[in-house]
Amino acid sequence: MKQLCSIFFLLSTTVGFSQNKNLLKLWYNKPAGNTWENALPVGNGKLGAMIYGNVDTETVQLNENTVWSGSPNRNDNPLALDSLAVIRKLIFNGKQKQAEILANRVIISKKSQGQMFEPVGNLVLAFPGQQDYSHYYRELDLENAVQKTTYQVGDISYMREVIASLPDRLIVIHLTASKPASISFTASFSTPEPNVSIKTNTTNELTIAGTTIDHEGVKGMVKFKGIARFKLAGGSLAKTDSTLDIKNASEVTIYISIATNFNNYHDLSGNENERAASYLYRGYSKSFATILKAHIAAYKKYFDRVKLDLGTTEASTLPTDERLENFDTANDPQFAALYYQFGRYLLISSSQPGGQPATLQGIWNNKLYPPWDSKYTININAEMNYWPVEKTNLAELDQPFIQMVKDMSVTGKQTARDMYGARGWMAHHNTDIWRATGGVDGAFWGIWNNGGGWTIQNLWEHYLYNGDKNYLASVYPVLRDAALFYVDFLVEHPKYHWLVLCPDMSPENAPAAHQGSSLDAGVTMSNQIVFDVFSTVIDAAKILNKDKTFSDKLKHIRSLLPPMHIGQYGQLQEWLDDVDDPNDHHRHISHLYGLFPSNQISPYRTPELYSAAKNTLIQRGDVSTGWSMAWKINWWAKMLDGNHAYKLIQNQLRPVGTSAEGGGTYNNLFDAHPPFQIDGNFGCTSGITEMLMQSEDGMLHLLPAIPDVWQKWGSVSGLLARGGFEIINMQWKEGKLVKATIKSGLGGNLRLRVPNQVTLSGGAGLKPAIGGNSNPFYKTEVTPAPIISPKATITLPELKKTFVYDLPTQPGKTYTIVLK
Ligand code: FUC
Repeated sequence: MKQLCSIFFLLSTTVGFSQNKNLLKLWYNKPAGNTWENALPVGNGKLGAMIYGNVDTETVQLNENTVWSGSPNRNDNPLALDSLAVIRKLIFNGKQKQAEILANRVIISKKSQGQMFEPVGNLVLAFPGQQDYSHYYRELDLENAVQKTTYQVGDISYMREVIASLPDRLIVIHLTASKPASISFTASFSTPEPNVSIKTNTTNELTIAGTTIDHEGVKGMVKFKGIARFKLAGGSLAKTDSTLDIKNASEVTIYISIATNFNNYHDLSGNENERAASYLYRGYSKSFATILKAHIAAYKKYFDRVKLDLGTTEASTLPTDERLENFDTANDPQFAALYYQFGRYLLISSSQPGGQPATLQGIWNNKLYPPWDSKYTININAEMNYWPVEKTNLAELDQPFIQMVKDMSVTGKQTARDMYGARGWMAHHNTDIWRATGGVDGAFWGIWNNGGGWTIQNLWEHYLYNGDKNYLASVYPVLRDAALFYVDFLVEHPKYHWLVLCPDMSPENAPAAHQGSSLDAGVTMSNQIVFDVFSTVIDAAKILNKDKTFSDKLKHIRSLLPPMHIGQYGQLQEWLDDVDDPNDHHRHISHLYGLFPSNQISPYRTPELYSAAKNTLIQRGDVSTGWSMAWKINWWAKMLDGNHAYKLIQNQLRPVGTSAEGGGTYNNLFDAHPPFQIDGNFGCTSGITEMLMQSEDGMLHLLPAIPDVWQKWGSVSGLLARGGFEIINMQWKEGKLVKATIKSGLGGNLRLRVPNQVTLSGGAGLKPAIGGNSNPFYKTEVTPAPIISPKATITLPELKKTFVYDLPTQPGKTYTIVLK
């Protein structure tokens, strides 16, 4: 009875606060001031804007996805090939530091270390006489992708709305007031870009035209053009050479178009002026209402696919910045749901078919020299950006990433050949819009050879969700050639005799035993990645019925890779030798790639490795940078420990700089490395999904890691699982799955793992699972048994009881299971 009462109480409070219209909004009672990380982001994958919401001087900071420093270039170091044998010998002889010194000279690029994603500039609107205002409010509506600012001056109410229209490829600003003829302002452009001209023209447009900067010896050659055109209802428009004055208008709509000469990573022959004008004129003929309607419809097509309800409490009635301050101690489950959906919003806004992939900052950067160039770090960050794509039902948004990997498979072919004498393709730990694949930043960071190996996993995963063989055939050469590089690059380890990468490194970390050098051979993460690449290509070749001989060769080589090792502290070894330091709290825990996003370590299939991975996670600790903590949410979800995953969500969702835990979140809910890095946002959205549902470990596991605070009640709809299963809706109460409706997109066996006994709705029984899962999308690869240090103490996991069922499904059919 007590239990029922509490459910009733929770449901009733939920219903009351759910009527709060602000639930899927970021909103504030104050403007952003001068702080960029207080401004609110809009984007359509091609254009991005940050809106400050300052009353008397509004700033709309603008980005276009192809405005990058430099121009087509390569950054290989051709000296590598001749020194490869020497470097290998030094590493195998324990002379890592000497190898590093040589590698700095012959492998690390002497050219560009990667180019920068650049800002276009700011549209600045100065409103005279608006210093004193009242009733201030600004919001970002995640359900409609509209930013809005409202305030009152005297007895006049003003409203500004801003969208980055998806179908019209424009930023559109709409200004209205409660009394006619009361909108007056001066519009101008400002920019940190040096090679720019800002002008008005005869058609009363404000224009910004420029060429991007040179960087690290590469000439800036991206030409960009931005046009802002003003449509007035009433009032007048006058101009100077570089400003427009609007007086006494009743309504103003500003259409902003930005385009460049960029066609692709090796072609800058487009015409930025024609492009910018054509987008502008297509949109300018439409009213704001028409553009807004089409934008919202296009956006909702993505956003509305997933709904998450974790309950709503009174805490949700406060402004976003206050909720962020309180989250640690307040009971505010809806804030986690809001943050989750903000991740999806950011992905829809920064990654659209035909555009560039989301950078380290998505599509939002105001700096001429942004942190880490706001480019693509592919030893974790760029991959993390794309973790939520498939499972939160946004598969189309994968296209820019897939295209980038295809591009690298071309540029990286020359890198593989010229630097390592290998066939196939490879990339080091960074790339940029020019798809540079050379080694950068210094040997400590840059001698990492898995930029191809890791990124192709995303292409394969895309297939595991959609089952489209034509798509698989189209990317197969990219997968195969990533494997081919390893076939040629692997060497026999003189001491252990396994086939290993050398030089190699576990991203950005070094054992004390190596005198500060990260260089090594056969590190755990690389072995796991090569294992995955070979397994992927073997499976893909089989599905496409091709390359049997090559596949057999890969199977043979795969059997010669090093197994995982469990070291003296019961940890998963990061390196082949047992040299981990249990007090090492480094942010990269790359060897747990095997736990997530890969699936080589499982609580159910590899209990010893699972236990070792858990020890590693504990030894490394929670404190870290933003993206690292976000990765830990995914790992703890895979550890089936919802409370620990939740603890990391709490660490992430606190104002930046307020805690020794590191990371944190800015007022606009951008994740803080610090500085702002968007991977943490996307990683957390992925992690929350993994707490609700996992589909990588041979079956669809529902509610694998629900923390105590979410146990009472919750529901989610629209998540996608491998094998094309869509969770149309799933509800839980008191930690039990009460109902799940699942649509089978591709048919095949649906193997379910659930926390309690369930049955098919309508009374028909569900068969307990027996044997292997016949569904090919759920195939799990058997990894070799780990090598365990005699000093290690292994405590095998005590796993909560779960129930596993098999349900044969038909494509297109929907199945409902309920609590038994
Ligand atoms: C890697 C990380 C850093 C940062 C950078 C962009 O080098 O080690 O923490 O995220 O990428």
